[in-house]
Amino acid sequence: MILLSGGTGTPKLIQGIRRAIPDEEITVIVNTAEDIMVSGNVVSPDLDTVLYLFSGALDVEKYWGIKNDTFHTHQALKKIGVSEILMIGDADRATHVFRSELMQKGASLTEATKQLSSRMGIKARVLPMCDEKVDTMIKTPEGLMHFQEFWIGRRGEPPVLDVRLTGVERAKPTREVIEALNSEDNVIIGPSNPITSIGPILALKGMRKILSKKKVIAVSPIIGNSPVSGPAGKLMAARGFSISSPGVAECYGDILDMLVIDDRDTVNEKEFDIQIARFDTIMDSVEKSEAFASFVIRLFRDVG
Ligand code: GDP
Ligand code: FO1
Repeated sequence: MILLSGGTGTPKLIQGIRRAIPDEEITVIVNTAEDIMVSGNVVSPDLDTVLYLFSGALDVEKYWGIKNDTFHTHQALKKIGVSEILMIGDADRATHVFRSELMQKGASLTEATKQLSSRMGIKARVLPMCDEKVDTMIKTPEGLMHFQEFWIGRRGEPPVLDVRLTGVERAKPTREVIEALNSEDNVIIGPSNPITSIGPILALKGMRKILSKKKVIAVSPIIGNSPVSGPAGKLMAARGFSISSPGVAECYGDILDMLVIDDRDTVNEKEFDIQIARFDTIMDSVEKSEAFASFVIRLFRDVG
């Protein structure tokens, strides 16, 4: 099974998928367009969340960072006047230091991730979407700012005029991503932000064409007219999509075979031109993630 993932909604689904499918049979293609340098190190929030989920280290209260981490280095930096845009935990920083050291010596992000996975004892394949640098930039009335500056630095408050992916025109799915997709028919687009998490993966050269030949089931991160969490609504509106499950279907376009929407969502199925399935998609416990994951896996039998 292949999943396309950001750093919150899809990892919750992966938690359930792991109960139904062995880790060895799971591949996750992860967004890297929110990556940012912090204090000289490459921080890859979505990749790290997925790695920590598989290694068992993830702080599942926040869905980022390592559980019970300390912040001594972050505080020490603050004391000497260095204000980091992200609060980096000490153990989390070890991951970034290791990654950055390898990359400075010439390793690609894919190679560095493979090494991290192996050292963390991870059996699933965790693949960055690409090795080129792509940055999600938010256009606001104050100018263009990095996604993390908008979301963490400015608490998502500035009006959003547009969302741009700088560097994407040079970016392509890695050989590992293409090989994984060549060897598997079923792809789940988890309930992730369609603009900032899945959008960058779909924007890679040739990606939509590859996916159009697969059975693709997506889960909507929107219920009614609101995202379950995070800035998806504001960003979808800025890109001209309605903040709704039909808006999510429109974002993904013709690569989709089926969209799973929440059974609380009162939207009429006539508003979609693809197959719709309904379930309780709120994964606020491991049991609910497991029940939902089993449902999604079974849906592949119904995809023509
Ligand atoms: P990010 O990288 O932290 O933005 O994480 P993702 O893009 O992977 O996930 C964020 C999206 O997940 C948001 O748009 C939420 O609406 C959605 N989300 C989070 N938890 C759930 C859930 O339990 N169910 C559903 N359906 N969506 C969720
Ligand atoms: N999110 C926050 O809201 N505040 C933080 O201080 C913060 C630090 C952080 C450190 C490492 C990491 O991997 C993620 C971190 N996040 C933090 C989450 C992250 O900024 C966003 O949730 C994602 O990039 C959105 O996908």
